Amino acid sequence: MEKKRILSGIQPSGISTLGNYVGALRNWVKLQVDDRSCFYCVANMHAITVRQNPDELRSRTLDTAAILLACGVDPNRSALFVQSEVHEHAELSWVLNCYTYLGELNRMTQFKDKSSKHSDNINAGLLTYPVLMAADILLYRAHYVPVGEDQKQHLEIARDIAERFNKVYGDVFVIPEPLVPKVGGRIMSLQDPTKKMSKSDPNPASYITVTDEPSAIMKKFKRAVTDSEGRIAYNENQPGVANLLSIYSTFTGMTIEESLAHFDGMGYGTLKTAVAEAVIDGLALVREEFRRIRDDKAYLREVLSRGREQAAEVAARTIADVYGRIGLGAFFD
Ligand code: AQP
Repeated sequence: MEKKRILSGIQPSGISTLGNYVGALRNWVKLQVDDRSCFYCVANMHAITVRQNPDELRSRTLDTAAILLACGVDPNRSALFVQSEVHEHAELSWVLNCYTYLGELNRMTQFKDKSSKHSDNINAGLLTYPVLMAADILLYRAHYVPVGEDQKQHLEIARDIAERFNKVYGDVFVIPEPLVPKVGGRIMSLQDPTKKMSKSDPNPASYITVTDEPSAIMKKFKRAVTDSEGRIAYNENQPGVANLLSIYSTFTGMTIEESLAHFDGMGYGTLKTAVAEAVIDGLALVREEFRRIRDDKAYLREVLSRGREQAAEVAARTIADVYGRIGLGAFFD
């Protein structure tokens, strides 16, 4: 039987957050089972849609690869690679640009968000980001894409592009499906719980990184914005408390209902401390492993080079097929 393929990526636009971990990375790890073939990339080409310092970007790329390994991505089961090292991503992205409509791209929430945050640099890459993401996915003919809720819209456009292309040229691409966790698909900022937690947020108090020290984690949770209701409940009028409960549930394995019962009659201070403790515990190994792996350059180099080879082999086949179908290749066949 054909193995189901999984593809996902993460930008090295900062150190990965609790949001990235719960929404995506934990699932990347769980999906590494025998009947699946996983491709995971550090999406550094996506990161340059926002200005990056070159040395910092290089270093963050290795940080992110080390974080993925520390979280449990296993290079013997998955191809772990850096996006810019497989040139077919850029090539397929250009092709797919020609099968994507401006109207579709203009509707993307992330484009609107990022344009307002970076009003001095609304570049074309910010607009065509979903096309590069479609290329990332379609290049590996991925069946499933484990992502957080914020990326669902981009997955939909990837499916639309693939269907449009297939309609003209035959069954070239697999139509991918998103895998979004039921709880924790959208972890919110600790300082503004109406906004999602983001690693590039200018306020570090708004996010927990997976490598934060226990004291920093405790401090940030204690300062987390809640409300004046004073009642632990899970509803949209109390987004800060609901966010803390979601985090608690994902780290303890309890359902939201069980967590609510657990905190019945208690105050926000108790909830914050308990969430912080659960997160400190849950991330302890990641933090330790990260330091060890990040310091082992030879190992990182070997893993990423092996991953690049595995990814490039598949990517080369797809791009040859695509070029052949649309008349950009196969001239003498
Ligand atoms: N707050 C979140 N809750 C749940 N999942 C999240 N993801 C991101 N934020 C949350 C998921 O993490 C994966 C990797 O994301 P990304 O780095 O490719 O881009 P992003 O979605 O733009 O994440 P950030 O942290 O907000 O990055 P910046 O600040 O650079 O824009 C994705 O699967 C994403 O859904």
